[in-house]
Amino acid sequence: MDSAQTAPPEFTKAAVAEASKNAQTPYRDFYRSGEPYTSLMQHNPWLRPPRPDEVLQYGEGRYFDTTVAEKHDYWKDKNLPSPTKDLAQLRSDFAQWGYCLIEDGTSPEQTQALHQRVREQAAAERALGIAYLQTAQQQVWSLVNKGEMFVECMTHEPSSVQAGPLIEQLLNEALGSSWHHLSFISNISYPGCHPQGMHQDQSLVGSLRVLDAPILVNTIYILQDVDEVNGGTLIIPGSHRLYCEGGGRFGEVPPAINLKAPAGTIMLKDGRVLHGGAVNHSNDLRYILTNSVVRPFIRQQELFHLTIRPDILKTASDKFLWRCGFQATAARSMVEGFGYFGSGKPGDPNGSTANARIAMDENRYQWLGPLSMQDVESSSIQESTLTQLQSQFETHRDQARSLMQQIDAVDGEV
Ligand SMILES: O=C(O)CCC(=O)C(=O)O
Ligand SMILES: [Fe+2]
Repeated sequence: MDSAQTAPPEFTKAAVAEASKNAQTPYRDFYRSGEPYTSLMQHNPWLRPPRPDEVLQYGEGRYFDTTVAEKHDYWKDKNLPSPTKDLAQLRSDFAQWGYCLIEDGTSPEQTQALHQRVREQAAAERALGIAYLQTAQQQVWSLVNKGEMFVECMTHEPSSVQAGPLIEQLLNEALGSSWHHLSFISNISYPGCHPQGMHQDQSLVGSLRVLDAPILVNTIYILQDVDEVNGGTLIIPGSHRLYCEGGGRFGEVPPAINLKAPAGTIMLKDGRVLHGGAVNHSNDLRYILTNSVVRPFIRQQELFHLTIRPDILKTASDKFLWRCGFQATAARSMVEGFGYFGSGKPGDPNGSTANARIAMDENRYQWLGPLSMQDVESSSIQESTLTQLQSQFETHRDQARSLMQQIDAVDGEV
């Protein structure tokens, strides 16, 4: 049927365009506002990021022209976080300043192993010409596939990250225990690189005002001593609160510092804190790992459902699969409806979508398409993967079957 000919005239493209001229569009205006960065740049012109072709200027008070807290006039007496193993102190630093520093989060051997693995990977990606680079840094994506130790970091195994249990506790407190991984990458600042623009890692919410709590926490593995010379991350301590206090607008913000911390420190950072990659004034590359985790309704930066190597997926632990988003509920991540009965908890067979991905990897996934009552007579429908997943993994289906029969009786012949 040609709907263009039969549809009411108000629905034509021309009529819709005409009726949209000079319309009141409060939501569109809100989404296009560019907040929180519009107010931030308006009230703090020194935060303007350099253009890619710009020669960096010093002595003008720009945000990247800074130093570590202990040498900074504004910050030196402010009692900012320093590396500690004390959970109460970490918890309070995180709430007050938006970040905390876990001392010896990785042991010297663990730090060395992570550093070495990521250096080798990054060098090989550059040599192959497949590296992802910007004026600010090289980024190595999908660490999940690039070494067993990274998988272990994602489930906080003490064998790869000795502070794992403590990190898990703080993440659970900040985000609720159902958080999942957004991404796990390496950020490599190279000599002479530009700074990143100052940003919130949870910028994915755009201008929406998520003020009460973070929806993202970044776990930053510091693999070398960092400071103002080799590009210790730029950070504006306490800026997570400024945005809240302004009701979702920034006013004037305090100056940025460079992070100073020894190798092996792990920084947990609230997704609302203003920060960015710094200039690297040294002759060496500066490596960190950044593992952002988020509330589970958020679409992942790295699409783990498609990214994870089949061999890793097949042998993965329940905890790993859960954290990578392979536990569906009726609210998220269902495959053809499978997952509708999922609790969202680790190991719940009702919500485990890894089995669907494995069937796809093995080229045996059969999708359901349009159905008619004739299909019900044929046996081919029993071959659909959904049917198999339901019979193997759903524990609620028998109950649902009797309800289906009751409804069939009402609907009659189709
Ligand atoms: O490289 C750094 O120090 C920070 C990187 C960062 O903030 C980012 O890539 O989001
Ligand atoms: Fe960031």
